Amino acid sequence: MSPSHLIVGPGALGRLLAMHLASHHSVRLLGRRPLPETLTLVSPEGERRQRAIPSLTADRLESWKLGVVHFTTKAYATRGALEAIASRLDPQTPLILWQNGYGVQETLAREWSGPVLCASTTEGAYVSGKADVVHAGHGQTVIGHLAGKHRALAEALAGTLSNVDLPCEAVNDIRVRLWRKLAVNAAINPLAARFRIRNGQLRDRPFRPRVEAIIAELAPIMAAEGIPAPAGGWPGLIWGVVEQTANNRASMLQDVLAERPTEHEAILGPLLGAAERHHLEIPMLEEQYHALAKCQSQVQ
Ligand code: KPL
Repeated sequence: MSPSHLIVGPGALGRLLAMHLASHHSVRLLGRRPLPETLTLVSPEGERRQRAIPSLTADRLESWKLGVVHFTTKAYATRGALEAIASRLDPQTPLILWQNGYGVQETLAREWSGPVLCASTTEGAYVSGKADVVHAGHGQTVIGHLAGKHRALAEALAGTLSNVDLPCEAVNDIRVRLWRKLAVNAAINPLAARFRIRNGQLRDRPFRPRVEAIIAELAPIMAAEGIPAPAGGWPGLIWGVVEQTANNRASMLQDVLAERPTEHEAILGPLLGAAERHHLEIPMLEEQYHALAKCQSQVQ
């Protein structure tokens, strides 16, 4: 019997997963508020597909066995979301963490009794209206355990996702993948959010030298943390993503515009921590962190 999927966090990624998985599997979406009964997915090719996806709130969840739980919540909300439902989950339930940044993955891997896998994706999606999700661009997903364990589970889940048109590969180096994504997010998101610009504007003055300064700070942190540079080097990776996502509003900018908390702690926090451990000077990254923390305290 194929496992059921509980998806906690009905934002863009949660809805995208739900709409795809529901074509072959039993899926439920859990959020703070129930969603409309029928969701609509707009594909990158412009095709509209509707599907009824049962949604529920944490207080309505009965005991959950024989299934996996995906957390597509924001990094800062994930631990609380697990705490709200943990007593109803079989302690061996596999958890799949889809968060940006790095931190909650290690914490929950330590605290949860069952297998904890991490996923990192380049699928592009955004929420449009109460019941719609727009799949803006196809991407690739990788999934794995931080210590390279539970390979069979990672492969089974990668197969499940690939079968529902979300290409996914099981990897043994998910920590490296998460830190590389962290580097990309740290170079793009804070500047885009602070200056309210689309990603592509980072290529122009006055932002370009700031991105370059951030990349120069990131490279030694990554080396000190044992994260190998990608094939084209850090500038190649980061400018490549800026190019591919030139027209995007970075997720942190979307959070600022919607007056939601940003993920600056999850994205910049681990870099500041690593720089301190390895005695590295990182004035540009510190500036981003403090500017975002300040703007956060004004929102609250
Ligand atoms: O992942 C992203 C985000 O917005 O969080 C990037 C790669 C920066 C694309 O916008």
